[in-house]
Amino acid sequence: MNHRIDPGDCLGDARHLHRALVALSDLVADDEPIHARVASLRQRVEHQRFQLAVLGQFKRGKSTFINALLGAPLLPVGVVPLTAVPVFISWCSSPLVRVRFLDCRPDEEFSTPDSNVICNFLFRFVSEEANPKNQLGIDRVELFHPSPLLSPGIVLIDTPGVGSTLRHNTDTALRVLSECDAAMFVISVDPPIT
Ligand SMILES: Nc1nc2c(ncn2[C@@H]2O[C@H](COP(=O)(O)OP(=O)(O)OP(=O)(O)O)[C@@H](O)[C@H]2O)c(=O)[nH]1
Ligand SMILES: [Mg+2]
Repeated sequence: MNHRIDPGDCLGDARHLHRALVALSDLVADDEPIHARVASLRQRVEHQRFQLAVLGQFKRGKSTFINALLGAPLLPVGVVPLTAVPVFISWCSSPLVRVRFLDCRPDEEFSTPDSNVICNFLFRFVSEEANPKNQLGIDRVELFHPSPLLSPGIVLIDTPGVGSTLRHNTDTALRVLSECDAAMFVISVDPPIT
């Protein structure tokens, strides 16, 4: 049998989903955390974004894996627990980094075509070494990159490792889960999944 996806059907489905999410938003308006999750899901549906988190225990090669997918050494990697702030990576025609703070400070932006310079800039904000216990008060970092992998609306999320003595890194990774549409686990061959 020949199955063809009719783009008109997809648009129709998106409209139904959008209407359902608007109705759900009204229903859960009094429940702040759930309302925020529905609002975030609505935004992803409206902007056709699919958020794929890369998760795993500390030092399993999560950031290295994402660099390999993007084909550039953008994310800092290292032998001690490194990623301390989630990095949301999405498509843009030219590279850009945007740092978003937990309080009302304005976003900090940086742009250069040089991947190594981006990596050094990211290190100042996302690494446990340069930003211990997230003393800079960063909510997230957004990295925009012209990788074809990201162009259909896929947003990769590099998360801090879980299970190290740095409990706050585990907490930060777990907080990202509510924004994930799917997750990819990076594990080592030994020990097996924990
Ligand atoms: N042998 C080997 N080493 C790897 C591999 N992937 C990553 N590494 C090394 O493992 C170390 C940790 O890599 P990261 O990418 O920083 O690991 P991570 O999971 O992002 O670490 P955290 O952000 O601290 O949780 C680095 O020194 C990498 O060079 C791999 O497939 N094989
Ligand atoms: Mg990392």
